[in-house]
This record gives sequence, structure tokens and C-alpha cells, in this order.
Amino acid sequence: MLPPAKADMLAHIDGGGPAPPRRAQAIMFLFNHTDGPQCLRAEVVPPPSPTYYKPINYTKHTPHIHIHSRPGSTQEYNGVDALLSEAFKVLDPIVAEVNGGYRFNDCEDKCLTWYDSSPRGMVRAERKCWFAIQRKVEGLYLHPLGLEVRVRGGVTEEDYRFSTFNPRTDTEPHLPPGGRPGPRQYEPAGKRYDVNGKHVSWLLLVPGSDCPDTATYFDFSHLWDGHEVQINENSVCVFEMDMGLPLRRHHQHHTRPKFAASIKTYALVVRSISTVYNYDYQWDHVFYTDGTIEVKVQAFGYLQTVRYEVDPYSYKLSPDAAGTLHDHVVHWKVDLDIAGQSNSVMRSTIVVRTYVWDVGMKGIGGKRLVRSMAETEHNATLFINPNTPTRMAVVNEDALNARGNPRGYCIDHKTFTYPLIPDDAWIMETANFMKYHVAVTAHKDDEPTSTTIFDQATPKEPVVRFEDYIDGDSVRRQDVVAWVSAGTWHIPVAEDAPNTPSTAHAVGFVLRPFNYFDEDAALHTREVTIIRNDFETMEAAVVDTGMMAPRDCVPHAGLTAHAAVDSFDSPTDDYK
Ligand SMILES: [Cu+2]
Repeated sequence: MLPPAKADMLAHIDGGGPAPPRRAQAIMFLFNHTDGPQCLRAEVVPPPSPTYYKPINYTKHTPHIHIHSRPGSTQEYNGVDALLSEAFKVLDPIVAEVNGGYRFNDCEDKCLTWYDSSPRGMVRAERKCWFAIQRKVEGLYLHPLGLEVRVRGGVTEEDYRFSTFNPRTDTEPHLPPGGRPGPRQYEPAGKRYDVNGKHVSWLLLVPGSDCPDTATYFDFSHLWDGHEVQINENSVCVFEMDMGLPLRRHHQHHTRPKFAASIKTYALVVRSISTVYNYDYQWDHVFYTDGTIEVKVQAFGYLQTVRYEVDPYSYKLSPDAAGTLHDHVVHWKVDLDIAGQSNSVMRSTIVVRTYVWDVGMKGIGGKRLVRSMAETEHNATLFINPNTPTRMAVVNEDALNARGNPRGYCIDHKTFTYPLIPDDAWIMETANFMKYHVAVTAHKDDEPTSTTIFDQATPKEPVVRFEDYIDGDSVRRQDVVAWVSAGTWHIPVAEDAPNTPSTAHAVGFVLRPFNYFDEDAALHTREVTIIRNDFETMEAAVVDTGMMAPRDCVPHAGLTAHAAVDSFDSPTDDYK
């Protein structure tokens, strides 16, 4: 799909105009093009049975993409396999001798295999790449052979168990009493969101392990590395979730009027998981009832390891393998339209001012806010610095909330990293987005993405350098786009085998209402529980908020509203 121009889309969604025609994009690998071999991005017209194409040229992208920038394909992998097979006719006897009989050719149950790596070159006319040789066992990513093969004594079959998911049986299992199953989520009165085609609506103010049992699944289709449409079934899921903590709460118990109030945190989650060779990335978009949108990616899967050599580079996490130090940095394009498209970038920085009366008194000074609007793309960037805490928000200066402040949404990082490598390192030619925790640019349909699929093949000569988008356009009362990078440093340890734990490897940010509403938007749901104490009778009562009572099938375990009422103090009111 080639998305329509933003103006055409808004004319349809907001203006009631005709739906923009569906557009299709094809990426063609033209080995014998008259202008030289190349990858050509083109709009193919008319869908669904196109008869001609129009090349797509983005202003800041290089117009000619070399054929060597194409991603790998099954056909090419078959070629690599054949080449390696040829090479191992010589290598197999040596390798088998030092690796317990594992060989590439004629191997039966002790086979070697290889996996792909990136980049496939450095510059555009280059295509050469390392392929790591592994033992072909479950969890092969933890079984590097290493380029310099060392004899370190035999490796027995049992030693391969560490890289599998098989439950360990040689120690006492950690079982709950009676082997009881864990808590399950259920929807006592059915689903509260509607799915209509690709449009999901939730609240409107009126099977499995990847996603909860109650989720709704969508398929994803693509046309890559083949001539038939490939359908990835159930690859995106939508579900509503009880986050298990209050969104807001207070219990006023020691003064009149006594009350307890709490808003439940329900969230609608849109989730997809992509497995890229050894790693699995879970992409979550979490929508909360107070208008907050959480965006996060969690990493799971097998580490790409190297042969363990010496200490300073890594920790050892298997008999042979070292977990290599690496970063996970993700870049998002966030197109916020706050009360229309005329938006600005507002910075709120906390500064400490020392007052006259603080001198000589070890005063802590007073915290103040310094607010400013960015004029151009050059000063609409955010580099997170704990010494100058700053919230950056996209706001509409001409749309004020009831308190007189510009309505906006701020970008709140959950995690962030710094590149650590020098600015002129080769990877920074394509990954320079890592430097900017936020960069806001004027919206252009001509600037669709910050990298392209070709750039991992030619990192020194990428099709697009993200920094070129930051070229001085005005971002004051403009349609703007926020580019957000969030990452984490991964220091692999023993517990990363066999699999990287998701609990520590989440990266992301939160889009939070920043004076966008006049008050907490969650109060406009009915998910509020309020228990008030009547002054005269001193009886506690649950206020009816109009929500349907839980169905009978709800187990009466945990703290129900009735249990909360019982927990109220006795009628004796000690406080005046
Ligand atoms: Cu990692």
C-alpha cells in the first residue's frame, strides 16, 4: 500500500470528501535497466491490476538505489548455501574433528548451518557479508562456531539443553500448591470494543499466550520474496486489558467527609509480534481511558552470540558463547494533529532559582518553569539531559483549554540511550536518528520514513539521511511531525540463555495529554468506584456510576466493592 497524501486523507476523514483512491507501491529489482541495475520504488497504476508505473522520488532520498541495496531473498540464500557447501568440502574434515563431528555436508544428525547478518556491504556498489556458522540445534543462535575454532574438549549432547525451552527436570520444580493454574483474564459481559474492517472503536465514551484468550486477531499480507500474496495469519491482535492497578485513587479516611474513590485502569492494546531471525519484537500500542497512548517494543528471542574469548567484551552465557553488547534503538514517526493542523512545539524546562533569602541558609531554591516555543526545525529537537529536565509537547497555540493553556500532547520517554559511538562512525550515516530523542519537522508527504529497507545493505551510503529532514523549516503554527527515538543498552548475562527476558528489554515512550483536556478525561468513563460515608447514619455506600453490575460468573475472590465497604472504619469518628 502507498498511503494517500495527508491532505487528501483529512479531506475525507474530517471534511466528508471522497475517499482517496487506493494506491499501490511496488519495489522492483531491475538488473538490466538502461540507467544501470537498480531497485526502483514505483506507484503502480491502476490497482488492483496495474498496467503502468510511475517512479516515486522523495526529495531527500537518493534517486538511484543500487541493486546491491536489495534485501536478501530465498533465491539468493540458496546461492549462498551452495557456495558454503562448496567451501565446506574442504573445511568439513577439520571442523568436524574439533566440533564433535558437526559438519556442513553429509551431516545426518550433526549438522552445521549458517545465518544471515547485516550490513551486506558498506556502500552502494558493494555486496559482501559475513555469514556466521552455527550448530544446527534448537536455539542455534547460542551455538556459534567462531571463525577461529579452538579445541576446548568435547561437548556432549546434554550440553545443548541450555538453549532449549524444555522444562528442566533435574531440579525440584517450582509449582504452585496443587499445581493450580495462574489467573486468567475474562470479559464478564462480552467485548466492549467494535471491529469494523480495519477500524476499531472502543468506549466512544458511552486464544493463547502472545495475546490473551479474549483477543481479536487480524491477518497481515505481503508480497515479498515470491510471486504470490503471503498471508501471515493472526499477526495483529486487539484486546482490552485490566492493567491491574488504579489509574487514579484516593482514600480519605481520617477527616470528613470520608470517602474512597478509584478509577480502574483498562487499556485497549493493539499488538503485533515480528520475528526477525533470532529475535522477536513485540510492538504494542496501548490506549488508556485518560487519553494517554503508550508505545512500546519488547525484545524476546535468542541472542546473536559469538565465540567466547576474553572477559572485557561480554559475559559468558553458555559453554562456548558470549552475549555481545548491543543497543536496541527504535525510531517512530508520530504525526500528531492537536485540534487541527496548525501546531507548534512547546518546551517546558524545570530550572532552579536561588532566592535572596536562600543565601547562606542552605536553601534549596525554588523550581520554576521556563516555557518556550520552537521557531524552526533546528531548535525543535530534544536531547534528554537529566540536569535540564524538559517536557516537549506538540501544542495548538490558538486552541486553549478551560484553564487558558494551549492544548497539547507531550512526549514522555520510558527509556532512552545515547549513541556512545563517535559522530563520524559509519553507522551514524544511516542511524543518525539515534542522536535525537525527539526531532520535530514540518509535515511533508515527501518525507515518509527516516530510513529505508535498503539502508541496512549500504549503511555508509544510505538512501536517506534522517538529519537532512532537519533543514530549517518553520515549525510554528505548522502541520508538524515528531520523530521519536527510544532505546536501551543490552548487557547480556546468564539469564539471557536460552531467551532474552522481556521484563528488562522494553523500549518506548508515552504520549500524554498536556493540558489537552480541561480535566482528567477518565472521569468521563463510568469506570469509577466511589464509596461515601453518610454523615447522619455513618453508613458507607457505593455510589452508582451506571455501570452494569458484574455477572454472577465473577469469582468472589479479591477485594470486591463490598469488601471495600466492610473495610471502612467503625462509625466512631475520631476526627473533627
Ligand atoms: Cu538485546
